[in-house]
Amino acid sequence: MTRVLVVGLGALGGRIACQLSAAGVPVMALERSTQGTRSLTYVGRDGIEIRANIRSTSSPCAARDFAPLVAFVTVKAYKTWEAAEALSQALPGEALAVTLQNGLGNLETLASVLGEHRTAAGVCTYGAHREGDRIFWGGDGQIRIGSPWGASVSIPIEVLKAGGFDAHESHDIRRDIWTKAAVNCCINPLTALLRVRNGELRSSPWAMEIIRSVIQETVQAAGLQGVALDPEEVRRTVESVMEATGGNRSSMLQDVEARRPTEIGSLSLKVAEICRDGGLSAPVSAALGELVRALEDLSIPKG
Ligand code: KPL
Repeated sequence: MTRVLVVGLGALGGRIACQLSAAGVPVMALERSTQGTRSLTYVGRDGIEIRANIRSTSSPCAARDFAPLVAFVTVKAYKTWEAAEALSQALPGEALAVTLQNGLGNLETLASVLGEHRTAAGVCTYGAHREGDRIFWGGDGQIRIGSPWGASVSIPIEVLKAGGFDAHESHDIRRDIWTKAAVNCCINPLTALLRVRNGELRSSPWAMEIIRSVIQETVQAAGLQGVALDPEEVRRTVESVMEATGGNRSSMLQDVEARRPTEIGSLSLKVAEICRDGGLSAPVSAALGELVRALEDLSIPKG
């Protein structure tokens, strides 16, 4: 059975760890602080609970002794460097690191530390939120995994399928990453600023107008990076994710409510930066990014 390392046990990492463990997949978690064994409970859509005891370590050497063949990276985007450094010690040479994170640039960061042949990316539209050691269903979706450098992704796909996830190979992972980033640039800052659930955005024409501009700006930024997106297709994807995860609080809203830093630097602010560097402007993304930064300044305790 493929041994799996889950890097970060937030809402998504916890959900993956619980579902894989319930399917009999050997799972270990690599976290910042040593935990011993983590007893987590995943509460599914139907209220059915999965309880899992996940071995957890902060030591890359202990993780290496576990001999994982796949590592799913689920830490926040601003911790990707730290995760990559830990994985450079924790992963045996033949193992693959798969980023399932939100945001732009995570795959490149992992590849710069681990090498292109050992990294892949997955885009994930599953929702979940975590309260203490309980993780709650927040919407079902899909996970599409691929590597722009041709690394084989059949093992992570099979493992995720064994855990009950709808996992597929992506034949254009850069395009999928940009489409997912567009979804997050539309939904996450607005839900965090307005303090609403994903589906509630649809009932405000003002919010939907902002979303139209964000889509345009993200499509423009993707184009500057050599990825051609169709704005109409992106709009349909954004709307379908808003519907499928309608009752979910976005990860950014959860971060703001918990007074944690957000991933805005890898989303709206990244889009604004790419556009600026390419001689274009992305005023709506820039403003959303600055508002979320201001919210962080005002809510995160200093020191
Ligand atoms: O990825 C998400 C997030 O919250 O970060 C979505 C798909 C929008 C689900 O909430």
